[in-house]
Amino acid sequence: MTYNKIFENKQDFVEQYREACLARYGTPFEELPAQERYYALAELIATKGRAIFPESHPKDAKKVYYFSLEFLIGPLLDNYLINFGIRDMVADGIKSMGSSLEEICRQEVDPGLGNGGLGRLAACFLDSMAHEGIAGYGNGMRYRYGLFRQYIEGGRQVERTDNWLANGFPWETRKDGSSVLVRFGGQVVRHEEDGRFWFTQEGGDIVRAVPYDVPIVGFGGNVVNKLRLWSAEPYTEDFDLDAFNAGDYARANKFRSDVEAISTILYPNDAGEHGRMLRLKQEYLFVSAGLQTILRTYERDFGPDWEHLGDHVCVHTNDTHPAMCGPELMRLLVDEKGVDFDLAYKVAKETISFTNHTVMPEALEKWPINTFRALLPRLYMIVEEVDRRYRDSLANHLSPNDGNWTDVLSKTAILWDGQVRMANLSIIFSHSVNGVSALHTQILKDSVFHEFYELVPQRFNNKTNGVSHRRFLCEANPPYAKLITNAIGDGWLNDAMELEKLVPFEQDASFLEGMEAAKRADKERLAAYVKETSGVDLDCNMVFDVQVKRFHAYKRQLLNVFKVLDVYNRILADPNYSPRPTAFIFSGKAAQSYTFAKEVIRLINSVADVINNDERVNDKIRVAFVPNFAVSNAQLIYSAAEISEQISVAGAEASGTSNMKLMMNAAITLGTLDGSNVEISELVGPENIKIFGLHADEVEALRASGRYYAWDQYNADRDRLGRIVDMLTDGALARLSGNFDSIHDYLMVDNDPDLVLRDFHAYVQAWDELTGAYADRAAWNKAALHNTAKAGYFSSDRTIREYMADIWHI
Ligand code: CR6
Repeated sequence: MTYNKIFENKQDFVEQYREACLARYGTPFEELPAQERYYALAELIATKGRAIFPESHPKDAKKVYYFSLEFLIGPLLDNYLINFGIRDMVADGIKSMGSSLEEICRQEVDPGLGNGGLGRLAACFLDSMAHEGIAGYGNGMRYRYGLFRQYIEGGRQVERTDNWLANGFPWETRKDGSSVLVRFGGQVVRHEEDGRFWFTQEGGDIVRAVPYDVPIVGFGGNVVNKLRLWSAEPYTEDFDLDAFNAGDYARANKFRSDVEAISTILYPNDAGEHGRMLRLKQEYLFVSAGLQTILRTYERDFGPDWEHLGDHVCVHTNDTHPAMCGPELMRLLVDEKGVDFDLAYKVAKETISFTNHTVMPEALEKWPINTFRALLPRLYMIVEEVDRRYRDSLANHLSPNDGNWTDVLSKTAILWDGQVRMANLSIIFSHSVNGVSALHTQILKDSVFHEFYELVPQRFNNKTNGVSHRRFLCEANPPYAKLITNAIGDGWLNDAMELEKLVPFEQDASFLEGMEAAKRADKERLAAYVKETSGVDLDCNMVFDVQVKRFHAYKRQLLNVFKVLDVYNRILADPNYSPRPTAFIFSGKAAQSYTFAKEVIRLINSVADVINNDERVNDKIRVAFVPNFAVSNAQLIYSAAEISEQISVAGAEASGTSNMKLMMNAAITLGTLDGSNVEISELVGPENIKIFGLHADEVEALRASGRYYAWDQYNADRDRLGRIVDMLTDGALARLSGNFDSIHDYLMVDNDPDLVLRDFHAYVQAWDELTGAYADRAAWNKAALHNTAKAGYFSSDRTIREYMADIWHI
């Protein structure tokens, strides 16, 4: 790898850093608090980075714009240093100055501009697009407040505002000159002249969208792309002086607060939150602002050659949140550039592609037609017209006498039942529709989008997710990364498939010992963090068994808790039962409005309270809930994990990506055949993963049969399973904050919708077997190493190369 170096050497760096401290604060490095040392360093790196890259791509390079309402970018300093190839040198330099890079990195904010997997995927894709050298840009929202900060009080999740911009964000650059105007509401006016007619929009509210750019440095430092985040600001200063003078400050500032509300907050739900006007405004704002900018750049480079837009530009829509890209692109082309309607539709479709991320019906966005039309009247006209033409075109595929005509229409039309269906809008306006794992794509074809699949099979394809191995292995796990590099060289940073070169080391006892030592160091680092943040003492001799992800019923954190309680009960009941000592580590947020998920968090904390305070079991099991799961602490957790819990009910998890991050860090997966677990299991082989439970088709068949009864499961095993169900309500876990009636009802009244009780025995047995195998540490380490060796496939570099080849045609 030849790096584009931004400092000559360590000495050069130290000199420039000292100057930067003086220039910014007028105070020498030694006298600055850690936080100011961070800001001075960040400013230095940002300025140096900017200075050497005026323009990274030639004009005619095909551009990809990745539209996403979420970019969970994580802390950036360490990432930039790695990608510029100067992390070790900078760390050395700072050490020679009497401080440490680690401590300076700890000062950085972790911008919570996403909920979970979908937002983090978008960030990994930016990293990989820059690595692959393409002109790939992010287009998203600059939320004033990120996803809430989670605190645990009395076992409960408490949410507090994430004021991430409080001290300023050193990596962003405000670009006033690139602001654009976006209109909401008003009327559509039809004009006619010489038999030609066109439409304009008038009235309504005009909002100024102001972009903030964050540089995305590709590994090697030779390509710098950008993430553009939009902020909503008032277009005119309609400050109400009279109201102000009368002391009514709220009314005086109303013009400003109404507009700024659009970019105030990220909706804290990863399974969709619809019907909210503000959310629709957010979606339109970043779609319209992004597309206006794209057309401006295109016209500058290629003139008004709109017919060929799709040859030079790709607009990729991440889930249905940017679904308005289709009609908005048409509106801009037809109304503002004078392009004919049919051609505009063709161009939009050639330009746009779409990824679906879920099979959960409640997450497929829909808007009431009345809301949509009132807010976006011209866009609605276009949607209506495209929908009408779509219905007509169905006649080419089916005859109205066909039995399934209305069925197909009812599933695929954009407008239905008084609603605008965003998934159908996305599919109709895209040339490519993809799922995010092999199983998920199959489910899209077989059921969720089956009717579309029958109509346009060639439009559907799979792109199995990936993660940035540079962040989630190299940056997250320094001791292990170093060991790997010493063994196989550093080529794996550039090409993750080189991790395969680790396979021969599975026979190398000294390598395996080194691996164990690295894992030990990671476990100690995590244990210190857990102690500090949750007060729980973790014993590093225990197996670290980890489930970290959003809280959702289908992900079945509840099943995991049931297992923990079962192990607890067995230790107490049977003096001969001696499980492998294990620390159960949980982390993740629940949407504020998702009561069940929040109850599961309270349950985990109650179980932790009971177990951690029970001296009879303390040397065998411990439970920790790590508060406020975010990219930064995720990196500490993944690296220290030994067991990766991926236990969603089969058919529900589109892909999952923590499964990939954990396997990369040599954790062994304990999972169902769901999402990307299927592909992980194929790659590592059955001896290096523990699979249990019903398969997706069995889940479907069992549900369809109508013959699943939670009470049968309960009655069939009163001693173990039944006992745990009883503990939810009999006071056994109530000490901290009461019983768990609603969880009991979810299982026994709602009939266990996620089949927790059904998979319980298979799961516990799988866990017993897996942890039983830990005694043979050499064999365990060998299997763990095999997981890292096979993880190259799950680098987002591979995923992006597939998008480039099959969808973006680059
Ligand atoms: N919640 C899926 O549920 C997938 C990511 C990224 C999710 C998850 O299985 O790995 O997307 N879906 O593709 C949505 O957010 C809608 C997620 O993060």
